[in-house]
Amino acid sequence: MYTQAIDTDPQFVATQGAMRSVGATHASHDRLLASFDQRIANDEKIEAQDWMPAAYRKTLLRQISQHAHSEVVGMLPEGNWITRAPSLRRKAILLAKVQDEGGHGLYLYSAAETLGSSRAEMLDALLEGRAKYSSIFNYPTLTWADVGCIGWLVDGAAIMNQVPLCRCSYGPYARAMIRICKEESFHQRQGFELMLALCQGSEGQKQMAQEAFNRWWWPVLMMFGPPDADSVHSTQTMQWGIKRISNDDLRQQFLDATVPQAQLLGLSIPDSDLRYDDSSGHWQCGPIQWEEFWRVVQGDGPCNRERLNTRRIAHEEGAWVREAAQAYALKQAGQQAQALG
Ligand code: FAQ
Repeated sequence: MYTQAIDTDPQFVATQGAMRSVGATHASHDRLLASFDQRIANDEKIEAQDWMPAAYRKTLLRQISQHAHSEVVGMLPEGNWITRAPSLRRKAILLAKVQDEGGHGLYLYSAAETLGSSRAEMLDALLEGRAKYSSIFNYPTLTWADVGCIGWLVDGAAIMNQVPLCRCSYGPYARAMIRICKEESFHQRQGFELMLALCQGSEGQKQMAQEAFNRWWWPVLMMFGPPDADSVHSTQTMQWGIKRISNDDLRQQFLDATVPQAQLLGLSIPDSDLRYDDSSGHWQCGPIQWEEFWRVVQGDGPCNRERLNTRRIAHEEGAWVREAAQAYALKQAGQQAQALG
């Protein structure tokens, strides 16, 4: 959809039998790389038609497609509650929110397409289990309070991570993130408001809120990714201005913002080691169970199989919609060509 000529890497051109000599190719590659590095240093945006190192393109494609898959798979845990929302108002809000997440997936697939991968290729990678999506969406939504926790905590964590991505060096991703962040803030507030209603409700509702909070607290802290020391991509992506804030620093920002919100709701945080450190002015959490995180990332979380199966079925059942849309587009193009003579 964003069809633009992509300047191919000179090394690739050389291997394709281009007319340039290898020496000239190296010299021009070095010039292109120096100019790219300078633009990154100047904090300029890199656009789809600009030359970029193959590794920059590859890591962007990896991150943006994973992000798109997360939005689309992320529709499932809350989607599970659309038919059971407790009031018409809550149902309307939830429908709009889940639809927003689908829209975010579409902006992000479009941004990834500008890097030269087709949507079909990206979807195949997801459905065949070759692509990642956020660990958090492999946890179940057992009660209505889980829907509140997703809005409050998962969207809250997503905003913390995504606001810095609005300044990402790659223009199409940065612009998609600006739009997405506006919607995520609304999502976070509706989740908090839902939790507030439960926490001010009956004993049973308060208990439901606490139990859901206990389920989501640790997985949400894991959502920011592995500790900086184990984050294989951070150093390079931060040098390239893709990622602006490290996994641990974002996790800390989230902790500092969320602990007072939990206190305001009257929820107790399921971490006996949690304490406020006066000297640093930050909340400190107990040890995170990283074995659980890696198990979920590697496909063995509570709902990994169910999520992928649901996506596969939806993809198969949606085949007729894609075919109809393509047939319609072809028909329109034919009519336009005829009208132009
Ligand atoms: N889950 O070297 P790093 C949302 C993988 S959207 C699964 O630190 P990086 C909206 C990572 O891919 C949520 N895998 O990686 C919503 C890498 O493996 P690879 C999604 C994870 O890229 C709300 C390996 O571990 N947000 O919630 C996770 O520098 C409510 C090493 O890690 C985004 O995608 C994880 N949590 O940092 C929707 C934001 N963490 O690729 C519905 C954009 C790490 O080498 C309802 N992405 N891994 O095979 C990012 O900011 C980054 O990619 C990170 C990971 C921070 C996720």
